[in-house]
Amino acid sequence: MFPDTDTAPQTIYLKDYTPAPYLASHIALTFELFEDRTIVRSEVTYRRNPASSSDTLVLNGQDQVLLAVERDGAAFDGFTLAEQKMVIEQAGEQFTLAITSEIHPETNTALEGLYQSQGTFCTQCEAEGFRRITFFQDRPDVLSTFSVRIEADKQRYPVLLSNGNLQESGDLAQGRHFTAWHDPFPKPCYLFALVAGDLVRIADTFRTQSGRDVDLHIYVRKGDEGQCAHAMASLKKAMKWDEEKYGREYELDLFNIVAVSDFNMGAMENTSLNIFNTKLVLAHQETATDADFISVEAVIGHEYFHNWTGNRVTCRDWFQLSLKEGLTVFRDQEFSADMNSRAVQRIDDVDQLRRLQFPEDASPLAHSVQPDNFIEISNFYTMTVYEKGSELIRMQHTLLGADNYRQATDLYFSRYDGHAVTINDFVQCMADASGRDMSQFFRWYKQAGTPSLQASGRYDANNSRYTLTLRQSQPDTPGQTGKQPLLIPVAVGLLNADGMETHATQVLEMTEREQDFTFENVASRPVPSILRGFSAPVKLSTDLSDDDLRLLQLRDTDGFNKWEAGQTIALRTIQRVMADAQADTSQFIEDFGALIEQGLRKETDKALLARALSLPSIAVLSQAQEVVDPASIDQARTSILKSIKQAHKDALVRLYEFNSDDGAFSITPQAMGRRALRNVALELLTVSNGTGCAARAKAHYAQANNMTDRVAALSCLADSIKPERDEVFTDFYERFKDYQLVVDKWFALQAIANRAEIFEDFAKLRRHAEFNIRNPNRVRALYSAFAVNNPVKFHDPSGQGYALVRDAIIELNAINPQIAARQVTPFREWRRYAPALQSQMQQALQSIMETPGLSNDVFEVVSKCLK
Ligand code: 0A1
Ligand code: ZN
Repeated sequence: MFPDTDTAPQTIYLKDYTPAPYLASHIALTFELFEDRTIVRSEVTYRRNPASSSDTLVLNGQDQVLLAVERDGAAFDGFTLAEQKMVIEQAGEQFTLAITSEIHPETNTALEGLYQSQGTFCTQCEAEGFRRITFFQDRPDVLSTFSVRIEADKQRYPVLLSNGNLQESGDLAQGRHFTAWHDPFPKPCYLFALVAGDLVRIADTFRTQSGRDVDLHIYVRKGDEGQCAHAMASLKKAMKWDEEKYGREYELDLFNIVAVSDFNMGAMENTSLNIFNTKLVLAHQETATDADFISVEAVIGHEYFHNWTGNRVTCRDWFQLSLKEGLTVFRDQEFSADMNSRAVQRIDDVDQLRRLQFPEDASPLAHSVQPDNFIEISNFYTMTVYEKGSELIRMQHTLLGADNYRQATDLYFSRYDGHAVTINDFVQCMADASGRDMSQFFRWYKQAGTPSLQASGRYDANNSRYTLTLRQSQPDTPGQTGKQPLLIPVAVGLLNADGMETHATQVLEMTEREQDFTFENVASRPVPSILRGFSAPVKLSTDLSDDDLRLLQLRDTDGFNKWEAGQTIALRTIQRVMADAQADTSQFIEDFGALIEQGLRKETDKALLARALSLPSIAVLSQAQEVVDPASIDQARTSILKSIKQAHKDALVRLYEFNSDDGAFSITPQAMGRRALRNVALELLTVSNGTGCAARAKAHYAQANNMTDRVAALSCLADSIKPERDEVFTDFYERFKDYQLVVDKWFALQAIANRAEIFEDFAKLRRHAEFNIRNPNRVRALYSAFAVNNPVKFHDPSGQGYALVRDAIIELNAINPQIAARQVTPFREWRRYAPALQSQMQQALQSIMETPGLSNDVFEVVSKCLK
């Protein structure tokens, strides 16, 4: 039943952590790359670690053919090999071990360790990929300086890269050549990287705040060099931002980025040699949407920021993953907010948290930001560790204030540069720099589940006093009950009945289960604006009336809560229609018209308005349902969209035309906002269950001078049964078939079609010559797009949606376990669906569970889902 071993997969516990028995201060690696094998030699001097009481050296190793082992220069066989480990007992005080092994990147489909992507050798070592390269203590608390020599055929692989600085290069016999690299900063092996390929280089430089020049290189496949300018500009902005906001300067002379087409995740922060999924490097107006441009900037920033938060200061063990990921996501979100629009950034980040993290927290896979145990660490690169982790940093920023927060991060960097530390160490810096006791706050890291926060208000006219009562509760999650109250920062401001702000934002610090907060000098009954800027990741419910919310929607000074008020009204309206199809929605429809009118004014913030004109997604609406039925949510949602179109067609046409292209393409926030608003108008104008306005969408496509508008047109046509649909999709494919990332969009836009033909279409796409199950981007384009963004058809009562994702998981299990395990996500909330759907989802999970040769990755998530 299980791979590699006959025993059940092992659970690893945080409480069992012990320091590494041996230190490995330097590692020298040699790679001989060939088409049918790679020979790796590693040489390490081990010294006993004074912090450990053990003298047993345990080296991890996987999928290697061991060729030779030498100890202090002589052949050595004093080790045992068992369960992917080489064990040397009573290993001694100090000795040098040289290990030679053969590995096979050319057949590595898991994309961990050393593998090939379209003829380029590349590595992915986080979290535990280095053990597929050589035998080593593959754990983040073992820090070493690295020297790396790479030898390969010169013609096929003219570019040979590793971390740090280039020391030497030259020619060898038989058309081969070599490079030698040295990285002087001690690092854990998960940050090791190697690239060998025939790539083109885009070069630039950055002058640091202390006046040093750093060479910046981006390597891509030939032909892609015209799509790198945005990534390079983003890198320079990120370097500058980190100097200004965190006082962090880059220390090496060279910073490389390499883009590859086959990559399990988004990108990887290997020291001075970041490896990226092409999707997060390449961006050109013809081939990338505005959302792509924004993600490229964010992820280039994210990986660069890891240089300090992750690399210079790293994790002691993998339970501390959020130490680097939560903090680095917070840093990239703030970077994006500074580069673009702060309010829009916050809305989009919170929307993502609600769509993707809240459901995780409500599922059998719920885990705390600092988990207590895992089977397969790859399964813990989650929305909880990343996005909720970022919210925890944001709350600390809110509680300390910007100045104290900066002092705390300065302290963190000076205290721990060159060390492998814990989340507790980070929070202690927050405490030490601010003089605050952070012990109650730390519960956020240990308690899983999204807290609920209930707010109700009382106005006392005699004393001009307003009292806000807040109640918090924490849901039980697998293995965790009876949780303690959290320290919750709740940002609140007050408006009067005319919509004037009478009390500016204050951060209330809630520490009890239930607490009253009073506001003095309140002249009339106020409307409170609660949880401004989404100051804590909770589910808020209030006693505000629809009228109160309408006031906030129009007048709140907090951009996030203005949007939030509108979304809450929309949610309530959709819920009313779900309960009664004849429910009166006239007020909502009328107010929507007033919003549309705002878009006809020049001074309006168009990006914000585009978001205000978008109804909550099915994913968000599902969370408010006791028993989830995506089809009925979709029906109610669509009927409201149709009423909007009917009532405001002329205004929408004006909105569409008023915001038409103003000439030259640009990616300023204003230009993106205009496109977003116009495309929302198009979406509203073309809503109609697959028949209406196909001509309008086709014309939009034909006139487009950028990918954002083309994709908008295609998504309006996706559900259509009109001939325009196929015409436009065919044109799109023919026009862009040489651009892999655009072909991914072509797959995804068809996979989300909510129309009767979807299962035949899907089968055709699956058989399409361009589909390749070994390429993670393609798998995501077809399967994740379908399962996540087409909830109605994934949950089709026939069970066909479940079956096709189940089959893909079973197929992928043998090819790429990480990607297979990710595809289980849409099944995890199976208990929340109507009984008929529930049992089919459960059956799908069970048949995956019974698959012979199940990987640890898939075993862990499926078994937890079924528990
Ligand atoms: N540290 C990277 C994410 C990453 C994690 C695992 C990977 O392979 C299994 C790849 C990348 C980041 O946060 O960007
Ligand atoms: Zn990261």
